[in-house]
Amino acid sequence: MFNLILFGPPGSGKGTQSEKLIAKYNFKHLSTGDLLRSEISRKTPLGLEAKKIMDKGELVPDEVVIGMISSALEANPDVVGFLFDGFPRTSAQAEALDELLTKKNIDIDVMLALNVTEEELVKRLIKRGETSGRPDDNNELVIRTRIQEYNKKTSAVADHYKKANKVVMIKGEGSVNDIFDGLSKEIDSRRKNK
Ligand code: B4P
Repeated sequence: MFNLILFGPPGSGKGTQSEKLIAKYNFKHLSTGDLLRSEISRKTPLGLEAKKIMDKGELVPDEVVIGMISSALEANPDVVGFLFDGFPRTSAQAEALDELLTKKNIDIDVMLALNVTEEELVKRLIKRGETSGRPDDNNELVIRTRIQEYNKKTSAVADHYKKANKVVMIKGEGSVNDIFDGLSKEIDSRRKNK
């Protein structure tokens, strides 16, 4: 198995690159953003609660997303590997993921962290908001709140994996294909050495 975390601030290209990585490597994609949006569109109690928080640009409570990831891990026993996208987003989520993976006797192989300037993030998300219909992309104040949440609660998650020497920084600006090539190179070299 090969498990990776695609890490970066909102708008850094996690969703965009995940799609290409899954097509190439057949990883199981676990995006907490997508899982939450699916709850919202089905109007489940969890989705209705999450919507209020996501529309403000804040983070959904740890126990909710940890529960979703735990169920998704259980539901997918026979996969070539997991691609975690948008998770973990807090130190508590990182610790919970360690525990879940230890129980399964598997590990994170690498965290690939996309590096993008704040002005570029805001520009991309405003542009996506013109067509995505996502309420959290529609308002610059909400976009800035999401970036603040990232700086306050999420960026420290990289330190958790730096201690284990698992973080590789990837330039997240430029063409989608060039960024994809950078990510693929890192994955290929690690899979070869496993
Ligand atoms: P997410 O769904 O994870 O969304 P995101 O971080 O906003 O977007 P992503 O990073 O995937 O977007 P991408 O760069 O691909 O989270 C949404 C919300 O869900 C959070 O705010 C939070 O409330 C909640 N949530 C999710 N997970 C959580 C967790 N673990 N704990 C608590 N709460 C959680 O794309 C952005 C745009 O950039 C696109 O339009 C794309 O086309 C464009 N783009 C991509 N690459 C580009 C490039 N190279 N050049 C130019 N544009 C590019």
